Amino acid sequence: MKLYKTALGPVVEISARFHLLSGLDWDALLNEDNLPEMLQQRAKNVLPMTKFDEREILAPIGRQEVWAAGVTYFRSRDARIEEAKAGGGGGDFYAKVYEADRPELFFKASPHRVVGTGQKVRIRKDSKWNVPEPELTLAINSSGKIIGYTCGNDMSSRDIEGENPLYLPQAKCYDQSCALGPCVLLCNDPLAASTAIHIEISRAGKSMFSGSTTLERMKRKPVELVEFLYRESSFPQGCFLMTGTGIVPPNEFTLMSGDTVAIRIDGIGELKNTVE
Ligand code: DO4
Ligand code: MG
Repeated sequence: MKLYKTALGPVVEISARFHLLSGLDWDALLNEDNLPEMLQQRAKNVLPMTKFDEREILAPIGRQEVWAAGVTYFRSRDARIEEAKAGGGGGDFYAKVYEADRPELFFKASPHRVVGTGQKVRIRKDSKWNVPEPELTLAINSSGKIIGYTCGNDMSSRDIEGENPLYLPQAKCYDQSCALGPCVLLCNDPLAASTAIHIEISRAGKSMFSGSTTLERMKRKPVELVEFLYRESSFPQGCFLMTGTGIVPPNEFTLMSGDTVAIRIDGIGELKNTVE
């Protein structure tokens, strides 16, 4: 079952049929006990549509914070060490955090910095080396339960982070630096380890980079990341947690204005954004 936030209201997709559920508050929905059952019941009273206008889709976020985990894949560990070297520093911290019990968790975005599919992401004007990071993103309720999954793009300025890891918040958190969508796949169980994450970056209709990975390559389990995140912090509206990237374009690649980034995760769908 998939839940879309749209300009008309929440839309639930059940067996390839779409039901518009007007009059429901998004934040209340994400924190509803037994959400799939409740949606199933509500959908019975609404005539289904076989499709709806994708331009109506909004980012599936209300008042939740977005957090992110880092260096959860070996590829990311290596890429950080390389960018730290390019910035004149050492990459020790990245190798250490990859092995440590405590994961890297950082604040990624408040809701107003998040865009949905079809909207524009941004690269910073004061950065010369920018990449998208395709990440499985967890939708978590206020009790710390993972209620579903969406696709995330953790837009990142590699030169700013590489210059000094203390610049991480500036490399990661700025307007339109985070894309989420297209929907929340509601699912009580963990996703299969074989679940694949794909990315394709296109420029003027030509593919510039594509890559894929699977959840099997992720060093940490989603529940482990959530347990650390919720240890000393409460999230009255729930939150989104990006689980880190396992795909990094080659070092000579940087995003440019007009590029399109398409991120697809098995079972969830495609998050597509153009760079402003
Ligand atoms: O350590 C910096 C950020 C790492 C990150 O965003 C990732 O691994 O996805
Ligand atoms: Mg990331």
